[in-house]
Amino acid sequence: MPVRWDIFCKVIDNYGDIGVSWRLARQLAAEHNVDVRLWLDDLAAFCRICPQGDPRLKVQYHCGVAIHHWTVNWLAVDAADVVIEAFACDLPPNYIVAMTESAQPPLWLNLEYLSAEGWVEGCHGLPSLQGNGLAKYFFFPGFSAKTGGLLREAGLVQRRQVFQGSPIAKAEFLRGIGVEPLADCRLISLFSYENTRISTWLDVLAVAQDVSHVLVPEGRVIPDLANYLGEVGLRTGRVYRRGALQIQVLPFLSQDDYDRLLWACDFNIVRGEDSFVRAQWAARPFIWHIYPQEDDAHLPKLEAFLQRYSQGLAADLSAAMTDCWRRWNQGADCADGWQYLFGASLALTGHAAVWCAAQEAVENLADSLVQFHQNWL
Ligand code: TRH
Repeated sequence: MPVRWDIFCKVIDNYGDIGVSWRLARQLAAEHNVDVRLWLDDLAAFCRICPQGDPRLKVQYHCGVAIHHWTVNWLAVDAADVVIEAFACDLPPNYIVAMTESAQPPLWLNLEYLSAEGWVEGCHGLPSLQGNGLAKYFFFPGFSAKTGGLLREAGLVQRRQVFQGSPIAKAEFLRGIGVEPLADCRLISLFSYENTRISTWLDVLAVAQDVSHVLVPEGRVIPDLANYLGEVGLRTGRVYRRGALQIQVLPFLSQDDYDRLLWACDFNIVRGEDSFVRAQWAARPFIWHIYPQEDDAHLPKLEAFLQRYSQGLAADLSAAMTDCWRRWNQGADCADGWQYLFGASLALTGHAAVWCAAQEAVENLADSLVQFHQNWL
């Protein structure tokens, strides 16, 4: 009988929790011959990243995963063999009782947020004994073999390489999402949080020699763009022009199409957790707008990643890139350094490919979880 996995996910805000949980569930079902139930409290968010979804259904099946609506009125179900609590989302109390009553109590894992900080390696895989006698293990994604690694489906990097090697595939994909870029323009995807100083960056693009076409899936940064353009709102699909700058809002894409967008662009601005990881698999230069936390708790995480990511870059390029990332994240004037970064785009792209290859050598998160379960048995 296939091993049964339950993944529980509460949507706090945005799409990162659901994005990671859905991606993990799909990969487990597709590559590990296991039964996966994904318990979600917010089906509307799910349907945005998986347009085939139906927000009205209690249970639905996509990509080999059973998606259950996790409502406050919890109906008793048997516990699975492996239980993942995504991002400390607190399991339904009755489900925890079912876990303790199982003939063979399940492996209970708390899947943590991604961080490049060094302490993660020391905490990855540690158990915490619960009052009911069960152990809950902390499972940390990360950037080294001492962590659980990153989510990466089988063949992802190869598919990306084929796509990037095919101008036809790229043009067809872009046409399919309503984008007709000018020849030789710089394509930039923009998926960030609010940034009231984004105008300083847009000004740089507007007066640059090369045309930049900025592609913006619907999201939180749009009011700042509308403000810059002097518009009340921005119409999806329409191209807004300011000098050498073109801004185009795209409909929110499926997760797989969003990957292709990242692959198709010369530069990506990403945020949170999942798009941040996908930008790394895209092997293109990027800026990470980290999820802002109270008391600037996110800034050490940004620095920890920058420290890892900038290794191997020439000192001046590393300094320029670091400065741009910090400015973007601190809501500072973003004008400085961009001409330099764009001028160094070949070196940055090469670096992104080297980083991607190094991460590819680390076991991916889904495989690590399966391995952890096998070792635990
Ligand atoms: O949406 P986010 O800001 O999510 C955040 C972070 O995960 C953060 O760590 C967490 O604490 C907070 O939520 C609650 O950014 P993220 O992580 O990149 O998730 C976005 C998801 O949406 C990702 O799976 C990619 C997907 N996506 C699409 O499917 N289509 C799109 O068009 C776009 C832009 C994104």
